[in-house]
Amino acid sequence: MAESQLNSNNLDRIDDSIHRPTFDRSKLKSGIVHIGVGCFHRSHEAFYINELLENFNSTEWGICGVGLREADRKIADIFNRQDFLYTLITKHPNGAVENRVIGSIVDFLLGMDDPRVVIEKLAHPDTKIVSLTITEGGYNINASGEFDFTNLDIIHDLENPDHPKTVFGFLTAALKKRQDSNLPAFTILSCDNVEHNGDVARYTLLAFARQQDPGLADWIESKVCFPNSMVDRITPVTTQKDIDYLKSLSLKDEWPVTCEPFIQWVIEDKFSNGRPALEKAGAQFVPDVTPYEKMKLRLLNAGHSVLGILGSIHGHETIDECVNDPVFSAYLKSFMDNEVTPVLDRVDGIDLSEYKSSLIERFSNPNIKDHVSRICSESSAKLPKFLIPTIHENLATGGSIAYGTLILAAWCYYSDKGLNQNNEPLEIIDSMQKELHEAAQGTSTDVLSFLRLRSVFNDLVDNRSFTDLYSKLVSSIYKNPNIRRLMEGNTE
Ligand code: CS2
Repeated sequence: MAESQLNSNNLDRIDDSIHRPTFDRSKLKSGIVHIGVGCFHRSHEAFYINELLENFNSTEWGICGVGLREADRKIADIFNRQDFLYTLITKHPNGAVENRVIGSIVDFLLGMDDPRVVIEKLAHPDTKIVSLTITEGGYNINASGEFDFTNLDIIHDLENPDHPKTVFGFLTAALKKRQDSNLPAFTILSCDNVEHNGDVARYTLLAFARQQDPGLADWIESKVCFPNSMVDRITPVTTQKDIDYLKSLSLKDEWPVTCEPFIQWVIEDKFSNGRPALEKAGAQFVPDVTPYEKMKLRLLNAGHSVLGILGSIHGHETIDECVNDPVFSAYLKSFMDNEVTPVLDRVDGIDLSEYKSSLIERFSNPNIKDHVSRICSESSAKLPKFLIPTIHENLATGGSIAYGTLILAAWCYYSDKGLNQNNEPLEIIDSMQKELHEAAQGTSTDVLSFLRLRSVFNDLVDNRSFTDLYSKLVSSIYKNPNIRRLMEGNTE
């Protein structure tokens, strides 16, 4: 069979094993504008909305994607050729695969070329929710937890409210238009892996808006809802193999997305201007997301980082390789049981032991091939949210910190040398790579040099109980980087 380019005209020609949208996309309004259309948004929110559109009549809740970074041009070009369609390939642990063309994204705009188009879209009466996946670092918060007004793009946006570059500038410009034309505010729904992500979005947007226009800040404060939400689905980076696999089914999709079967979305039910019935598609609405998000970020995301950093130094390539190594899985279990579990609150209806076992099972899915370089990417934004708070909480109560501290010591070695224990180069992706490297490089003359990077570690360096252990572990890794030896407790 001849290969078909994925787009609306060719849907009928696609292999029967690939599920296609059965709803009429031409009738959909974009009730949701989503900023940050990465693979995660495409495997998660866009999937939920697709389920809703497939199974229940709803014309209000199509998604218009928005990209604010140069890097978003690639997806914009591909979406233009594919009518915003893409294939979601769900890979089960037993080798079974489900392929589904997702049709819930119906438009895509770039903010860089003509910001007015994006502002108009956000200010359009049909737009009821603006959801975000702008990454952990995207909230522009410094190590003391305050909005960072020294960021040059923020300075630009405050001076040029009609030509913004950042998400804060776009949101305030659009909300100002809505306020001026007496339109209801939209909901801002953060879908990032940040504890209290809605509260953080609210705090940062209000800090920015207050600086720009105090009257608008008051309006936002009283009208815009910012529900907290916990999101979950492991979504590795798409590889050429995934593209070739669809080609073998005669489908040309230039950027499909792959994911695990598990999916979860827990959301607080507070919306400014209506919401889709996501509960029909499997999402959970709860009064307070706090215990769910803490459990997920401190166990799953931190667990990923534990495996990713130690695995990188050892020379493991993927998360399933790490978790199938008995020394790694034992280490992960001890970290979760001894250091994370004691700091978690009870979650109604969730058995924590089962949750932890299910994580190990999900991590060991051999078909996901989640590369350690993805997990370790932007660790400078992730570890202060996923791991360091657990160390602080244990320091405060006299709990164990040994497992978490080894991760920071190993991260110092990783950032300094850029090599694994076999002297092979590591692929390090971090916007703070240079600063991390410089700080880590000082370790040979000052063992705490890495920790003095206060924009990442804040005041951890001032805690003696922590630095005593950290110094011992760092010295030991530098003497002999065989990481399994240290994971087994041998620090000599
Ligand atoms: C990962 C997450 O970025 C990371 O380090 O832990 O992307 C993780 O796969 C997702 O949060 C799963 O929901």
